[in-house]
Amino acid sequence: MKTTTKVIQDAVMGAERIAVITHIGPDGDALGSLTAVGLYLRSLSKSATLFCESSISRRFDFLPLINSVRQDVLTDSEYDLIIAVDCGDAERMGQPFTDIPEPKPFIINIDHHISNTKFGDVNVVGKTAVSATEVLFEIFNELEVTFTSELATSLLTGLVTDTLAFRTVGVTGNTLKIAGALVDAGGDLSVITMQTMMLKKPSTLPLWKTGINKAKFVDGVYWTSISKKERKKANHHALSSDGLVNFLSNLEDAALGVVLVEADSGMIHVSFRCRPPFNVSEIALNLGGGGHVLAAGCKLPGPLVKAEKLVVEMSRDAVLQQMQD
Ligand SMILES: [Mn+2]
Repeated sequence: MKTTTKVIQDAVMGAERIAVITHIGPDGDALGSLTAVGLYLRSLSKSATLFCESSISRRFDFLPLINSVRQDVLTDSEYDLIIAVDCGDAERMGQPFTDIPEPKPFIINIDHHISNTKFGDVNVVGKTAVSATEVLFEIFNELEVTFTSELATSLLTGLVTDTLAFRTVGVTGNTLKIAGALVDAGGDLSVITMQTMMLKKPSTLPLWKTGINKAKFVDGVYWTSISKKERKKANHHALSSDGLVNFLSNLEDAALGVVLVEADSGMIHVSFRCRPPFNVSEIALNLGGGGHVLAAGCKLPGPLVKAEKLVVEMSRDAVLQQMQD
């Protein structure tokens, strides 16, 4: 057994009240990891509370334990262990983490973002893992956890969503072997794919209409922005672009795609996507964000036009630089 796995096992065994926290604006990997850890802790009869600051889309209703996920920490509750999943830095845990009083308890950080800040007391960051659930799969294997159909569905969800259904460059034969083992264990690939990859919210149509109408293209960079007002008009409350950024970066002449979305607070949420040989991780890092080589993001202060100018300048510079490399 790896040293880190032993540390995790000992920490879990020694804990009485465990908080499991995933990131704000959760995706399938975030919620798959969160519920997978919940199932594992439940199998050990441990008291575990699952947290996510954001409200969760109904499309994830197929995940086990999803209805038990809480948004806030009760002020009188005490935790002696925090397990963070799919969080590149501590801030990604949002309010549930902030709400846990100082001094914070022991933190286990399980993730796969190359930009991970190693904020935990023990950090298991799978540098080549396609999802946080792949990291969990390896840990559970070492711990000889039984892969029930529920656990398999949670873990498979992370693999499917973070690889856009096994289509991204990080996917290896090993990824497919893990997926195969999870399908054999009862993970429901067709339900996962339909619920997480294919369904779009009705608000996606007006949101994309606005975004596509405003899209611009210079020096290989396709970008667009959605103001708070436009977002409200489209009845879109989330801060994701519902895949519009992927659409832009998949245009044949795109080096990278960028979408800026203005939050209610006035902060600007920026998503970057690209295809090889380009890299958006560094642009996001330089702007105080993080992520992966082909998919990254950051948050900037408003106003929207100012953030847009900065982001487009940096993106164009990065493309020119990367074309020379
Ligand atoms: Mn992930």
